[in-house]
Amino acid sequence: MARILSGIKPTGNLTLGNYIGALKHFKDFQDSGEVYIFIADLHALTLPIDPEFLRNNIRDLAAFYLASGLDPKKATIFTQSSVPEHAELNAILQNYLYMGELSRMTQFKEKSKNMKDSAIGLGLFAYPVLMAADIVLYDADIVPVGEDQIQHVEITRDVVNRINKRYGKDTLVLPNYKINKVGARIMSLSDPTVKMSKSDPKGDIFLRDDMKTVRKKIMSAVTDLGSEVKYDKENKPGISNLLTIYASIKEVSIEEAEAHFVGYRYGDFKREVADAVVAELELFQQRYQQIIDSKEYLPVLREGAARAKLIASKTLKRVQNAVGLLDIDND
Ligand code: AQP
Repeated sequence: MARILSGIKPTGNLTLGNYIGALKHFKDFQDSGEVYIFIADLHALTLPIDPEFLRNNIRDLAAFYLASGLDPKKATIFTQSSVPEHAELNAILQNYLYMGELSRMTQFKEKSKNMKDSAIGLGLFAYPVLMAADIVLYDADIVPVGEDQIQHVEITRDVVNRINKRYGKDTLVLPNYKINKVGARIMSLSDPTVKMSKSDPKGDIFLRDDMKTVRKKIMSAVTDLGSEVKYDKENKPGISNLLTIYASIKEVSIEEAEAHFVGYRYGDFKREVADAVVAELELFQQRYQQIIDSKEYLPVLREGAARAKLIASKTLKRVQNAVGLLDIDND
């Protein structure tokens, strides 16, 4: 049975991009594989964040996971910081990833481009090391991610190959990323050339927006010249983005979505996209609110941490033994 692992950083209000690119798909794996879904709270510290804001984001994310249909009986849901093995394996793996390759990571370059060197924390630079630890701790075979995270899974593969070559092929499991055919990169509604992102919120739809706001944002989304509803990322990025959102929500292909909108004018097209998004988010928000009010996410996170620890501690021990650390209980 394949083991699947993924996570989201609680850095801000989750966007429709996070929902379509990640959240919506997690539950699809829980019937066919062993699923580990975590809240990447340590990763959320890589840029300055207010403590109360962070704590609320963590609660929200736990509730969003459950509202999206993840079943805690099937999926292990936990916070990264509640399993100390993440930080311990990070301390070992950081010796097998190098400054040159870390400085070439797109996410690092983008997040640090407007920062002075003196303000860039080491955690932001070393982000892929901790992410590699997150993945390999659970012997994950498959990592479902949006497009922007592929590079980080690839560097994880590099470090796994390096370690296995040096210490034996069974030391770590080599992971593969899995990307959605449609919706791996949802763009901003106000500038469809940039990614919809929770820490750079322009043209974002937030998962907690009220339905009136969601509609308004979609109706005023930037469109393109011409009048045909057609998927053409280069010349019609705005329309293509809305088509992608529609296709992802309706779980149809881009071609099917295009066929559906033949002859539509932009205004009517947007109205139908808004209907689709509202229908999906309305239910989702009701479930989210129940979970927040009942605090049912708390026992889920406690139980999840205990289950995650069982696997993580075994992997950590295996790596500690492989690299030559003394096992003081079994020497
Ligand atoms: N716009 C997007 N379209 C499709 N997928 C997306 N993801 C994020 N934005 C989009 C996917 O959501 C998951 C969560 O990733 P993350 O929270 O670890 O960080 P991220 O990828 O950097 O997401 P954000 O929203 O842009 O966060 P910030 O602004 O804090 O950096 C991942 O699977 C990601 O691919």
